[in-house]
Amino acid sequence: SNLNINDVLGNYSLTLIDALDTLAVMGNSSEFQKAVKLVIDTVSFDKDSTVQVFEATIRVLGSLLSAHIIITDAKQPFGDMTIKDYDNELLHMAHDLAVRLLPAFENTKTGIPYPRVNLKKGVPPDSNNETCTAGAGSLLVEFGILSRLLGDSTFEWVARRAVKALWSLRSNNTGLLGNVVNIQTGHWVGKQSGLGAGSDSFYEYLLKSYILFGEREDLEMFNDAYRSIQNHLRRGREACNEGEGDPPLYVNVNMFTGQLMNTWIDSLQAFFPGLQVLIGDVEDAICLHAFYYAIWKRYGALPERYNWQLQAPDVPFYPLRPELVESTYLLYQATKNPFYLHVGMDILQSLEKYTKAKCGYATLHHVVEKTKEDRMESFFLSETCKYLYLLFDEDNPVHKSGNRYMFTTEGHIVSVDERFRNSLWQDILPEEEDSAEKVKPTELKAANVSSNCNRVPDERRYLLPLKSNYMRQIDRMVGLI
Ligand code: DMJ
Repeated sequence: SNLNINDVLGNYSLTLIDALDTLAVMGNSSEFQKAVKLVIDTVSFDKDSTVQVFEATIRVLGSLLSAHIIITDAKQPFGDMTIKDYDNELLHMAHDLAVRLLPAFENTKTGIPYPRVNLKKGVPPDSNNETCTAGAGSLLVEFGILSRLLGDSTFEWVARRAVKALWSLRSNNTGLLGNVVNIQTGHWVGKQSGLGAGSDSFYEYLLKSYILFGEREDLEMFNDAYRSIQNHLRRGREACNEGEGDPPLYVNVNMFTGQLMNTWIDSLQAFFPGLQVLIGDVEDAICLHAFYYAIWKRYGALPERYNWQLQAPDVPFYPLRPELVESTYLLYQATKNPFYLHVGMDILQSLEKYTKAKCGYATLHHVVEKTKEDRMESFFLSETCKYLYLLFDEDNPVHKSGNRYMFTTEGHIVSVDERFRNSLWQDILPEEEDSAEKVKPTELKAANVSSNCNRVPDERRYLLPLKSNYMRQIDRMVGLI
């Protein structure tokens, strides 16, 4: 009966499912095999349970697909992850779940989905017509993979339609999107534009969809969005370490006017440096990451909201979120600067000190008082632990496989693979008819994508460590922290 808890937990063994590919990344084949069998034997989605479409997609659908891809890939590098007599059960489960989520995309005038569905009965009659941009517009990676594995365009089609509907509602003036929209009227209920809660993964999935599927329109949307973000959300001096003014910061503004809406940032926003690494804007990433690390150092955690004007937490809980670790890991891969190992060790020690509980790790109820809640979010195992492990595991197969793997927004690994470049359908959306618009995985590095962005350096790399020399810049940041 507790909506806040149930619509995430779903009563479908969420944590077990969300952790599957973490076991593979850690090379623990016996636990991976055991966990997969448990999921196959015990989990059912035929439940009278109302869940968030977004959470079910990124945590459950994404993990089932990731584990399925690992099991069925004869060349995967993680050791023996085969499941005896495997008959695509995880793919069937993913399909079953996605079909149960589909009612969210029906009876919506804009094509933007309802935020919640009941897995048995569809959209509840009293359903809310308002949803957040990230929740409705970050379904394309998982739905697209599912469609391409099944050869059924339905899932990708509804997810892509939602992205395009949201995109069409952006402000003509700033190019920004708000954070809450009415799915029937297309009216922006929440006009706040930022990089954190309600918006974060929308931007992330524009780029990641492009990386995975090679659809040029996704990259074009991402580039336009990135340019608007730089123009309207980024405050402070132009360069990270030089020049006049405050250190750069990405703030929350009114999507139509670009005017500051409040003086807080949220911990979800700490994912952004990782995304910047992915597009090669490493200098800016170093700077923003350092800002978040300075907050972490002060509290041994990140408060959910931090007021940068008062320099104090506005919302003081920390639910074991991964975003700072994720950016730390990606920045280490990009720079190989040992500073990021130091950051990772610091984070690890704080987690051990303040969040360890008898049966797991606990949400911090208050980052100053260090009180705990009886709650461990599933992303602690799927993301926080995975990124920490990978940060220190230099020889992990993920690192040795070049740009073969990409992380979903929930940290699930999916292979950047030729089979996801092939849609078996031609008619999914009219703009996609020109196959010349598709980019092969091997062409990614060469793709000229810098022209649409203001502050993005020419040298862009996707997924690969940049191995460049950012020593001086990082040293200066260390000095500041
Ligand atoms: C995760 O579920 C995903 O990373 C999502 O995109 C937003 N953040 C949470 C963890 O903080």
